[in-house]
Amino acid sequence: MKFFRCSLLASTLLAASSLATTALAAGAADSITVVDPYVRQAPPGAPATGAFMVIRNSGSKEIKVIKADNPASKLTELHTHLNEGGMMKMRQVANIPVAAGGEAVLKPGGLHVMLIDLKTQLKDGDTVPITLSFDDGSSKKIDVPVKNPMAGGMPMKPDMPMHKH
Ligand SMILES: [Cu+2]
Repeated sequence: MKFFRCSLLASTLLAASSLATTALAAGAADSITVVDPYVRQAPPGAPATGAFMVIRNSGSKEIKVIKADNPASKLTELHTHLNEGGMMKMRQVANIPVAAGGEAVLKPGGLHVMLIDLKTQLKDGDTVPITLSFDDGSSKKIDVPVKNPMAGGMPMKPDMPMHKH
């Protein structure tokens, strides 16, 4: 019966250690890193603007962003741009998948978080807290700076013709 007791102990230890692993892995949000996020400053009076960022997944499973929220606009949607017959149009998407060990790039002309019905005018230097929710129920809040696309910080194209008078 000595062997039985040993294996019982071993399986108890195994159960305890897998429990500890589960407790440590609080959710997909732990595998997510958000790089270089910014909200594009909208022109005065514009009702909506976009947030852009790179979302990295260091985990071994695909993670889907299923929702975004922020307090600065009434609605927050996940969007992409599609070329429909030569016209660039925005479409809401159900989720943004981030591959295991990969990244999703949210950039102008592509995927973005859409801030619709802005409650206040967002200006350069403001910060918008955006919460991303993932398909396992976890979420991550990031502080996103507002940037003016016309001001410094956005690289000018080197071949852009200088304005001459
Ligand atoms: Cu949009």
